[in-house]
Amino acid sequence: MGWKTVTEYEDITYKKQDGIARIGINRPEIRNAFRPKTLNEMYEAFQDVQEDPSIGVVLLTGEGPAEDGVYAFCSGGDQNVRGDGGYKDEKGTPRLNVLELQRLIRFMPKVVIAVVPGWAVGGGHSLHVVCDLTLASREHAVFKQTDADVASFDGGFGSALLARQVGQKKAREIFFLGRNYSAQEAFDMGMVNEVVSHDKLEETAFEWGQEILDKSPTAIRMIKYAFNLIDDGMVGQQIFAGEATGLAYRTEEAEEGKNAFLEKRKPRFRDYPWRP
Ligand code: 1HA
Repeated sequence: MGWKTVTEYEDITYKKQDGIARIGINRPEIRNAFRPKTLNEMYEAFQDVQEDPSIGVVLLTGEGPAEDGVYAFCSGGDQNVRGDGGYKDEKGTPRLNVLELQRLIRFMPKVVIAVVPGWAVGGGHSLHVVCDLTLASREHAVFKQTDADVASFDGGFGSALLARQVGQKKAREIFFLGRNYSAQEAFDMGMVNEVVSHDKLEETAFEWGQEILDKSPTAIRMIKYAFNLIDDGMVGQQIFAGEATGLAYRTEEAEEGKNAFLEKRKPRFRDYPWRP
């Protein structure tokens, strides 16, 4: 495929092509576990996507396979750098910055597709949960929630949103037992949109992205925020309302309000209808 590298990073790949961005976690030797540096790089790439008006869809994936032939989307926090209170960055400061990344994915006005070529485990499982859509490799994808095996817990989107997707009983099973689930099982329980043969995975994700790019950008962002709204409380309301404000600013009525202030006169709002 004709991806063009945007920025060279140490822990991730970041590319773009025809309205779609592709961010790949690139630590296959440890099943694409993330450390704070990985998350900082991902955050920067996602922010670039957010700011780029030519991009409407992001594919989030994991590079691989590793030398032993195993594929991974992400195996969560890198246990090698886990210290008291979080995962230690280069200065030794403990961080849980995956939660900031989750919020960026959740709240960005573009569609984020998790493209799962292999293991999606622990905090990597939660990352796929927070993406808008998930496509999974029929042959290699395995979904597994190991948080309780390593005395960690994503009590936010990773569990609560999961329960919205698969139901309370199934979500509790996933977290309490930490079993392996195939792509097909994940599809059957409602947390995967399509199971795709491994050699067609990226191509299919790209096609889904192109299909979305044919839709109205405003309609897609409004519907994403509408889906989020009920679960995101007052933040969800703030984001949805911000979109309404942005649309309202484009009306003549809003222009009149601004102009009246700048011209130090009373606004002529009586010229505008009280629509039914
Ligand atoms: O829950 C949270 C958070 C919650 C709230 C707020 C922030 C959070 C941030 C993070 C997280 C978490 O992610 S907690 C969960 C952390 N992750 C795990 O518990 C998964 C650990 N890994 C595994 O269970 C397995 O490795 C695997 C199912 C992903 C793959 O198994 P497989 O194919 O049998 O490979 P394996 O031999 O186990 O692993 C290959 C190499 O990768 C091993 O290294 P090696 O022995 O070759 O030196 C293994 O140690 C390494 N590796 C795999 N996963 C990780 C890892 N090294 C560090 N961290 C890992 N997560």
